[in-house]
Amino acid sequence: MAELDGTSFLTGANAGFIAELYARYLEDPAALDESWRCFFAELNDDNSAVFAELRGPSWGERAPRVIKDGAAAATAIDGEALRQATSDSIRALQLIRSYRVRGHLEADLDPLGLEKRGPFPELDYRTYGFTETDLDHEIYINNLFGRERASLREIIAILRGTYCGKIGVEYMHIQEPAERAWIQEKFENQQRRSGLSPQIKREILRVLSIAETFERFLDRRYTGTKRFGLEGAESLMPALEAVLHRGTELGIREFVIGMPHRGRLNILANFVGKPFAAIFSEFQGNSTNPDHVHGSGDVKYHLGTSGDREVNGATVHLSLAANPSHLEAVDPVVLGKVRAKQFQRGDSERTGVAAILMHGDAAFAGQGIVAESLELSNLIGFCVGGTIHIIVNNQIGFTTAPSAGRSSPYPSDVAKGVQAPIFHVNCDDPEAVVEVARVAVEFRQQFKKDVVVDLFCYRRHGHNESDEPAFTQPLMYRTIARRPTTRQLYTERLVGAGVLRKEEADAMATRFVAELEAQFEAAKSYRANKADWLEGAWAGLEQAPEDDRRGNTGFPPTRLREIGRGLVKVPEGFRLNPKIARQLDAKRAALEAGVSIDWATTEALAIASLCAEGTHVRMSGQDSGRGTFSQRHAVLVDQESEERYVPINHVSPGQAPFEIIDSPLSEAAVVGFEYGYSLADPSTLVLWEAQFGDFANGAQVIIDQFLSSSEVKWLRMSGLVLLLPHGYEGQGPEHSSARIERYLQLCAEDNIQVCNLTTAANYFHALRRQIRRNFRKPLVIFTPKSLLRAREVSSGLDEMAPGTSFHRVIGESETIAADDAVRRVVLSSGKVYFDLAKARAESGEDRVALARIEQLYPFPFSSLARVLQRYRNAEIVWCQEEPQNMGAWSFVDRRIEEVLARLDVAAKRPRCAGRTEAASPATGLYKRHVEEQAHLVGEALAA
Ligand SMILES: Cc1ncc(C[n+]2csc(CCOP(=O)(O)OP(=O)(O)O)c2C)c(N)n1
Repeated sequence: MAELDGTSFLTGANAGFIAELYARYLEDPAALDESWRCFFAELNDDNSAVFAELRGPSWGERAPRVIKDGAAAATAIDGEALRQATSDSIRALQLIRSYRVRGHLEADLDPLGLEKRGPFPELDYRTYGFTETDLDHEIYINNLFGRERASLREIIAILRGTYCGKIGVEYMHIQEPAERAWIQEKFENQQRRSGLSPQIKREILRVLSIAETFERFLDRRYTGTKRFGLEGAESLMPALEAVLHRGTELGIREFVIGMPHRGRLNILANFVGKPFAAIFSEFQGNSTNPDHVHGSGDVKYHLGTSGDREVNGATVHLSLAANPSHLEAVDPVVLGKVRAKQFQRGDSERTGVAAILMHGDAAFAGQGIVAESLELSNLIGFCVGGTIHIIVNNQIGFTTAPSAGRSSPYPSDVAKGVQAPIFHVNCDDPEAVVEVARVAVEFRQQFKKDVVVDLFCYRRHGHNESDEPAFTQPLMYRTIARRPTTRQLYTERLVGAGVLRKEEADAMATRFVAELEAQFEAAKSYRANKADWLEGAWAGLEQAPEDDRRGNTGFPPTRLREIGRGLVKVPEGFRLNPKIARQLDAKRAALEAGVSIDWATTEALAIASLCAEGTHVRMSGQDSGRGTFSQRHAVLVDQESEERYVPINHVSPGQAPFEIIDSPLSEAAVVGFEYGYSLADPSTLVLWEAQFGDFANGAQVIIDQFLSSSEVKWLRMSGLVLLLPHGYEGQGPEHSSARIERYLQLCAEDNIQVCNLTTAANYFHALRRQIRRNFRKPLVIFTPKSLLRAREVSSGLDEMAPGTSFHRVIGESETIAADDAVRRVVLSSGKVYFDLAKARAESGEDRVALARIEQLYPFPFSSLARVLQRYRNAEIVWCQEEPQNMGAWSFVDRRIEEVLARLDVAAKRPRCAGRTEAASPATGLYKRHVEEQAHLVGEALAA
C-alpha cells in the first residue's frame, strides 16, 4: 500500500499514476476499485485532455510513470485525501484548459472598448466548484507555468495575464499536438515572455512616429485626396518590422507581400522603400514610369514596388504586388509568386521566401477567394511553407458594421478551417503587437503553415479621407475622436517608464517631417528615369515586337521520336491498367510511324520537348493528371500500389521537371496562383486547364483584373496559358461554350492571345511559342473535347519539324473549283470546321472554300487577306456554333470587313451562320442540338 501523508500526497509521480488509472478506467472500469470508479465517473467535460495535462506539459521532458501492475495498484491505493487533491488538480486543470480554449473571449482586444462580450462562466473558477475561500488554497499543477503547485489566485492571475490581456490566442482548434504545445509554451512560459529591451521599445516608437507622421503630412499637403490612410492601425508598421527582423534571423531572405488599399502608401514608402518623391509626384497626377513607356497606369494605392532592405547585415528583398480594387483577389497571386521564387532559389524547405498577406476585416470574412486561397496552403502542388496573414481589423467595412458583415464571431474564423493559429491583439499595445508578430513568423518557420495576426484597431477617418463616417457610425466616431493615437499612448507609456524623454519622442516626428518636406520639394521636379519592369528574372525579355512573332518552335522528328519513347515507357514491374497499356501501344505505333499523332500526345510532345530543352513546365487544373476527358494520362497509376509515374519526367537526361497537379475545386484561387507563378518566373511554361471552359467564369476577376490588363496597368507581363475545353456537342448549357466572346471582348492593345485550334501541330507550336519567343503574353486556347481522339485533328511529326511553325489561318486544304469559280468562302474557328468539311464532302459541293481562323487575337489581318484575295467572286460567310450574340461573330465581323476593304474582291462584308441569339449558350436537349447544328452548317453551305 502506497504511503500517503497529508502534505505531499500528490507528487508528479502520483499525478502520472492517476492519469494512468484514468486511462485504465477508460479501457475497463471494472478493473478499478469502486471509489475510484465513482470518482472518475463523476468527472465530465473533456477529461482526457485534462489528464493529458496532469501528465505534465506536452513540451516538458518528464514522461508519465508507467504503472505496470495498474489494476492491482488501483485496487490497492485508496485515500480520501488523494482523491480530494486530485479533484482540486483536475478542476484547476479544467479551468486552465478553458482559458486556453476560450480565454481570448475576455481578452482586452478592442482599443475603443466598444465591444461588449461575456461574461463567460467557463472562465469563472466558481463554475468548477471552487469558492472564494479556495482562492489561497495550494493546488498541485504539475509544473505548468513552471510551477509545481500554485494557489488558485495565482493560477487565475497567470491565466488572465496570459490569455486575457491585450493578446487573445486561439489555437486549441489545432489538431496537431506539437503545434498546440509550441504555442502554449510561447505564451504560458513567463520567462520567455520577458519584456523588450529599451532599445527595441524606442525603435517601436520610432516606427509608429514615422507611420503617423507620414499620414499627417499627406493629409496636410493633399487635403481631401483619397489615400486610404493607416490612421488607427499604425501598429501594423511595427508588426511588419517585427516579422521582417525575426524572419530574417530565421533565414527568410525574400518576402512577397499582398495588401489592400488601407495604409498601402505608408507601407510602400516606409516598409518597402519606395521613394517619397515618387509618391508625392503621383499625388500630383504624374506617372511613376518614364513618358516613353506605354500603359494606362493605375491609381497610386494599387501600385506595387520592390526593394532590398538591409537587416542586421543580411539583404532581404521585399516585393509588394500590384493589385486591383477587387479585395483579396491578390491573395493567390502572391502565393503563386512565392512558389515560383522558391523554385528559382532552390528553396525546397520553403524557409527562404515567405508571403505576407494583409487583409481588411470585412474583406477577409466576406470574400470567397480567401477561403479558396487558404485551402491551397497545405497542398503539395501549391504550398508555400505557410503565409503570414495580418488582418487590419478596424471593425468596419466602408460603412458596414461587423454585425451586418459576417456571421462568424471574428473576421479570422475562416482560417480555422486550415488549422491556422490566430493571434488577436490590441493595436494600442504595440509591444503586444510586436510579440505576436514575432511568434507568427516563428510559427511559420517552425511548422511551415499559415498563421493569422488579427490586429484589432480602428479607422480614425472615414472609408477614405473625404467620407463622413458619423453618418453611419456616430457613436464609434465620437469615441475615436476622443481617443489619443497609438503613438501618443505609447509615448506616454515609455516616458512614464523612463525609457525616453518626451522631447526625444517628439524629435522622432519632427526630424521625419523635415525629411518629408525636402522630398516634397524634390517631387516637383521628379521624373522617373527607368520603368520598373523586365528586371530580375525578366532580364533579357522585351516588349512584344510588331512582327509576326513565329518563334523558333520546330523540333527534329528524330528527337521527338526519342522523347516519344520515354512517353510510352513505364518502369520495370510497373503494373499498368490494361486499357492504358493498349493506349500506350497505339501511341507508340503512331510516334514510330510519325503520323496521326493525337491531340494529347502532341501536347505531351510539346511539353516534354520544352522540358528536354531545360524549360520547367507546370500545369494545374481539376483532374488534369488524367484529363477531364480521360485523354491525357500524364500521370500513370500502378494498379496494385497506386504509385504514380509521370512519363514526361523521364524523357531526357538532365531535363527540367514537369509539374502536373490535380488542383482543388477552385477556379479563382487556382488561376490567381498560376498567374502569380507566371509573373515571377517567365522561364517556366505555366498552364491552367478548366474542367470545361465555362467554369473559368469563376476566375473572371483574375482574368479581367490581372491577366488581360496587368501589362498596361502595372507593366507586369505573364505567359500564362489557359486551356478551355469548348465545342457544341449536345452536352448542355455549361458544357458547350467556353464563352469565347468574353475573352475577345477583353482584347485590345496587344494584351492577350486567343486561339481556337483545329490541328494538333498548331497546338504544339502554340505551346512552344509561349517560351521560344523573347516576350510573354497570356494565351487562351479553346481546346477540343470529342475531337481529342479524332484523326482529323491529329498531325504528323513532319508538321512539328524545324522550319514549321504556328499557322494563324489555315486556308482551303482540299482540292476544289478554281479560285475564280468559288462562290463562297466560309470562315470559321475551331470544331465547326469539321462539320462544315463533312457536310461539304457529302453534298459534293466544290464551289465553297473553307478557311479556319486559328488565332482570333491578335487578329491575323494579313494572313486572312492572303487567303481571301484568291477568291475574287466569292461572298464571305462566318460560321459559328455559338448563338450569334455569343462566340466570335461580333468580334470578327468588323475585322473581316476591314480585310475585305483592302482587297480587290467582290465581297464587302461577311454574314453570319450560327445559332439564333439566345440567353443560354446551348440547349440541354440532344435532339434539338443536332437539329440546330445541322441547320447552321446547312445555312453556311447552302447555295
Ligand atoms: C470585391 C470588392 N467588393 C467591394 C469593394 C468596395 N470596397 C472597397 S473597400 C471596402 C470596405 C472594405 O472593408 P475592410 O475589408 O474591412 O477594409 P477597410 O477599408 O476597413 O480597411 C469595400 C466594400 C471592393 N473594393 N472589392
